Amino acid sequence: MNNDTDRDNASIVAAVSAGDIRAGARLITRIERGDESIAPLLKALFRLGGKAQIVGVTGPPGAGKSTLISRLVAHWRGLGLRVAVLAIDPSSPFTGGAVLGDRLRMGDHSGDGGVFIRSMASRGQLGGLAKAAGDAITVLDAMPWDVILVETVGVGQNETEIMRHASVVVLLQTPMGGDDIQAAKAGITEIGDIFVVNKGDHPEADRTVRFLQDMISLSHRLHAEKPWHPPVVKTRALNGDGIAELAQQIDRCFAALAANPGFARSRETERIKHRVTELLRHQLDQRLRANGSPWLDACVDPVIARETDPYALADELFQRMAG
Ligand SMILES: Nc1nc2c(ncn2[C@@H]2O[C@H](COP(=O)(O)OP(=O)(O)OP(=O)(O)O)[C@@H](O)[C@H]2O)c(=O)[nH]1
Ligand SMILES: [Mg+2]
Repeated sequence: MNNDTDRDNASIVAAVSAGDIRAGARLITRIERGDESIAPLLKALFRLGGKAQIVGVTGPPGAGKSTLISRLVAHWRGLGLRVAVLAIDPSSPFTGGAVLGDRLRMGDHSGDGGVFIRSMASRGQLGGLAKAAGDAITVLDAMPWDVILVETVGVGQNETEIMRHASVVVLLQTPMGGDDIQAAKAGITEIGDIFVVNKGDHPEADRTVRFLQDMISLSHRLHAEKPWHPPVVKTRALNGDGIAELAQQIDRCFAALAANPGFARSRETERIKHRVTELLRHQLDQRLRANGSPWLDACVDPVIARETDPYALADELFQRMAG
């Protein structure tokens, strides 16, 4: 039985790493379902990865992320690159329509074997979505893609976490009126290596570009040692204006990483530390769910009697799990 599983796993790993799209898609479905039995596969696949350029695209709902990604895919396909897109749907399980809409808008590339487009639903697994996204990226990264694009709505903590799996992050904004600019938070330029003002056909677009440039210059002066100064690109994803420039800036950012091994390494270190922390948190969570109740059942009496307290109990359980 175990040998069979090992053989099956080995053939899945071989298929995925050879670029078998269906095998990759099936694994992502298992990740979505929370199938824990794929852990050995993910371990093997991670070791085969690290070659693709992972680009995160985030921004407010409706900013034009999917439209922009579709344009980038077309641009890179034109250069003969193989591109995968992972659209992480952060919305509640009730809005499957958004996923379908993405499929339709991105549908231009269906039938092209050099492109893989996949939406991943959250299914309400709060907190688990970033981990699931990381697992899916592990699968895609073991396949022979040149670029992996990850789309997520930039609203909550969860989405920011997902962007930590990317090497280069593109943050989309839409043109802002004066009041929006006044209200914009100082942290608006916190995440993002490249800023995009999409819907460049809007009259406020140029003003928004200048505003973002100012915000970046301000925060950049505080971190003058950084080897990368985030540019702001104006695009019009609907008709493709600015896409070539954006693609060029993405290339430049990867080139800056390649030219500064220290910079690239510190980013990679941060990413891996984050990934390990996320997995650790996940394991602890799983373990508490699976084994927590019996332990707790046996432990609550002294707490009820106030002979001990929940803090001491948590410390004790933590020690037991760590040991
Ligand atoms: N005027 C204008 N509309 C645009 C542009 N780019 C995208 N849109 C429109 O904006 C709407 C949202 O585009 P999407 O690409 O779905 O945006 P999104 O950020 O992926 O949306 P969510 O994934 O739902 O957060 C669509 O109706 C697009 O046609 C643009 O450059 N100009
Ligand atoms: Mg979208």
